[in-house]
Amino acid sequence: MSTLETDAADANGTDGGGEYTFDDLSVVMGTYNEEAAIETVLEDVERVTDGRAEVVCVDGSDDRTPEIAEAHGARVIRQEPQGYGVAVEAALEAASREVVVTTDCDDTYPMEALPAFLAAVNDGYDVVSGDRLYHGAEAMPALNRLGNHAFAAVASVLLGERVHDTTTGMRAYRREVIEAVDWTENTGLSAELLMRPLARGYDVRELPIEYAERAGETKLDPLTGGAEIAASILRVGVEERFRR
Ligand SMILES: Nc1nc2c(ncn2[C@@H]2O[C@H](COP(=O)(O)OP(=O)(O)OP(=O)(O)O)[C@@H](O)[C@H]2O)c(=O)[nH]1
Ligand SMILES: [Mg+2]
Repeated sequence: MSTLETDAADANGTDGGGEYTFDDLSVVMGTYNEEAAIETVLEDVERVTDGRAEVVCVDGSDDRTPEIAEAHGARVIRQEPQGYGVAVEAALEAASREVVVTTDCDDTYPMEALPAFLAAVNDGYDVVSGDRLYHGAEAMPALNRLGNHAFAAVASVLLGERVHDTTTGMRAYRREVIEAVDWTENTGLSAELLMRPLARGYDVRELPIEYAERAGETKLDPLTGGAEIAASILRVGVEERFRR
């Protein structure tokens, strides 16, 4: 993996030696009719972080998702549903803490891993990316799994560096990385959020995570969504090559 050529203590912005804690953490997500999952997801965040993390939901629901989110202390920003990336980008922008973790609001990602993500940021990583495929991702539909392996293979060739899971929804970012890049993708934003920082020399680590079956209905059509992600990976990969 590429290495940012600064001292980790300086790079992590904690004024020389201090470590980030859950008080420095925002957990952000797009939420679109996630009534079946949101309570569990927010309770997990609250339990694992002792209620200390800020939670931001950018919500396009017409069910009770936003009310449930607010009842659990989340900051809810209402937005017409315009796709995954539009929501997640708004959520990243709204986050106020120094370390920002994205997740899906569908109970697929392990909030128990939040301490490990934070620890990796404290170790000096700028981006910590949850790798679902490492443990096999058996809860993932077979077509999605196949697609995700293919996306990772193509992205690896374009980046000249092996990546394993380009479309994961669970990552931690140091705020500076989010602010340093102009994001352009929507359905493919997750891949972009991994690829551009890697191509620009930020210190990126993939962290193996478990992946569970989804609660509630998917918001992504595997074929049209997959085609959009493939196009994003090609566009971002080529753009970043020509930037160098
Ligand atoms: N606000 C908002 N949130 C969205 C929109 N589209 C998707 N989301 C949310 O973004 C997250 C990712 O969507 P998912 O349906 O889980 O997509 P996916 O992970 O590719 O598909 P699954 O494998 O079925 O989970 C979920 O929390 C959705 O509720 C949207 O248009 N607006
Ligand atoms: Mg999901």
